[in-house]
Amino acid sequence: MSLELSFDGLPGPSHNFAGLSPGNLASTEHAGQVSNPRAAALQGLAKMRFVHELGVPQAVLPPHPRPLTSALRALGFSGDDREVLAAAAHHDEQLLRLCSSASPMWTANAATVSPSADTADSRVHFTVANLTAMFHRSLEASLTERALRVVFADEARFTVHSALPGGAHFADEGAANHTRLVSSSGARVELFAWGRRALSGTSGEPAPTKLPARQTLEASQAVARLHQLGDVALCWQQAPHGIDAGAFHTDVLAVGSGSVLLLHEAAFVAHEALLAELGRRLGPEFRFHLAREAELPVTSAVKAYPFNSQLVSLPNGHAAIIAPHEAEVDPHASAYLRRVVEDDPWISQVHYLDLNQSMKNGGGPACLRLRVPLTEEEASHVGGRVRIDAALLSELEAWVTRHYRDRLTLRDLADPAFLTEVQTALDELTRLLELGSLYPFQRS
Ligand code: SUG
Repeated sequence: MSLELSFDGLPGPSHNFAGLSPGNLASTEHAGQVSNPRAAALQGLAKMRFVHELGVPQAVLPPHPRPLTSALRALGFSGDDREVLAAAAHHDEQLLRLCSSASPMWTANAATVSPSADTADSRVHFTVANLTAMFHRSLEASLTERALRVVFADEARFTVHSALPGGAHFADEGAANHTRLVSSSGARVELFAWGRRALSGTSGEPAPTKLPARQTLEASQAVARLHQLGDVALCWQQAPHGIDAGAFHTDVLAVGSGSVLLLHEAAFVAHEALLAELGRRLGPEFRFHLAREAELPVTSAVKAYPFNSQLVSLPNGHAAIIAPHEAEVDPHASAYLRRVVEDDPWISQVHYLDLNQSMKNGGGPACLRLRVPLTEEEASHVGGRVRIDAALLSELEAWVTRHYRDRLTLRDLADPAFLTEVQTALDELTRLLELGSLYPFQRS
């Protein structure tokens, strides 16, 4: 038996709105607003609770410590933590913000995952995403790797690859650009979407003209090679006009699971050819629900995130869509999702959740989770106490309520008392999740 374990990233105590991601329209729009880290974390936990109570396997990954004083030190600020924070705040406030984001909550960008059924050595493969397209996100890879190596330590079953070598050439955004489809006959496709070629100008393909494309084709190809996917991998270009409309990751305009794909016509170039190729590989079971511009304007799709939904398999054999509340109130987005539920024999329900704190930074339900397809046997070898159950949920909710502020401004990031608060909270969390001394500050 196989299952999909969703690893949600828990929003960290430093959750804030700093406008760090050009091309992500929500991040730009909400820059400078006062954030509520406690609400962000409780909303994230409420989603985990909801999914768990549907009978769907759920797990959690911990926040990263921020402000990241080691990064500031590497950039030339010296002294103890207090002095480093004060110097950074004085000389370059933006740099302090870049080193303080709670962005590791969006675990769809933590890694790309291929199940053992797809890989030549029959192990589950993980490649940590280097996230080099955005500086604040590039700071995540080393701790993400450490966490994955603790949780997926069993080398007979799991293999964790370090992030691809850095720089713009192999810019990799992880599973947010990756969709696995499978039919009951066992036909499989791992669809890797990419936004640009590192060697631009060599191919004549159209490219976005206004907003940045993050993932390179070369990175997608390298991940497919590392995962030993052979013919299971299919690389396809994101539509440049979709990126220019604000679809900085593929999961802003498409989501797939089993043998069904929901997509907007601005998600991929030559989408008719892509759909034909998927049909050829997956057979007659393959279904798609294509939203055309007239039905669902791309502006609505980018603002309301109907495609940034989770498509989860329910114990009764059907599937549910977990969508953000923003998609419920947008008439085009909610009408589209209603149509999908009416038309698709597998998808039986849609649920809307309030994830407003994450959404204001461009992170919907799908951004907040890393999908890890496992056999039951592999699932029993996951390390740490990260699998969600009712007891862990209550402990995490109490932990958040004890430690998180309900109001955080960009100025608070420079306060050394805030850093101490974060470290105290995270130290306690590693004990709760049985993750050992995960964080560098616990070892110094
Ligand atoms: O990388 N936002 C994240 C959102 C990631 C969404 N993930 C997926 N689509 N899978 C990003 O742009 C904004 C942080 C700020 O502006 O403070 C941010 O990093």
